[in-house]
Amino acid sequence: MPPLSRGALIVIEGLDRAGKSTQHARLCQNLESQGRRVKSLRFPDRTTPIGKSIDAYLRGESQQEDHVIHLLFSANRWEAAGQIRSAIEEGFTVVIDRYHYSGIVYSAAKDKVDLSLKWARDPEIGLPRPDVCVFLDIAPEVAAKRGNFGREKYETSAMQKRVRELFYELMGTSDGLDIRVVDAGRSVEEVEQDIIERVNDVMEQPKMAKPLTAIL
Ligand code: NYM
Ligand code: MG
Repeated sequence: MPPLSRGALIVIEGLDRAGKSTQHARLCQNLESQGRRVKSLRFPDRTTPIGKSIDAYLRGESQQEDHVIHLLFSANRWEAAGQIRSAIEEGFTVVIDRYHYSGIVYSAAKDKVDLSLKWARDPEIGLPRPDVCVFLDIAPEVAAKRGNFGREKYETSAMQKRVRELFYELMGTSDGLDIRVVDAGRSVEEVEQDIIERVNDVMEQPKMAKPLTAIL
């Protein structure tokens, strides 16, 4: 494997209960065992002051206007953007559990006329652009049968169904160029194997010799 001049920016996405947390952890381990230095992040980052407001909203402990919560989710990425860029430049591979893709589709899934995919995407312009996003695809009915479903805001079957439709709509736009769909309805090991193959494939691409770009 040729040494990379910079680290890669990798995102894992999917519906709630698609297996993101498990696969995110395994991917980090697999990349480390390839000898890479890895930084693991997740959004929302519930530890910052903005993240704490998001956490309270998701748990139903506070109310937020739909546009306001959208902008808080985006701000929660912006507060980490500088740290992500520097880590990548220092050679760390940054692996993130959810990113602007979730940001766009969960808000747009509320189906308000004044909260379109485009409106939802605009605040994300300028953030570090992922080299690859692996979308763990699962039928909402299968996800709903997995543990703990239904605890937080957005964890309803109507919402998850709409979120999945919008993920597919997003794949037809420029964001789709970076997305690889993986069938998450299989065993943990099968999904894990598929993810590492796709990620390794991207890390061999010529774009890895160039600086990280921005979401445009
Ligand atoms: N979510 C996550 C959003 O609505 N917008 C965002 O920008 C992000 C990053 O938060 N249902 C939603 C998706 C999830 C919820 O995330 C919490 P997680 O990964 O389930 O803790
Ligand atoms: Mg969740």
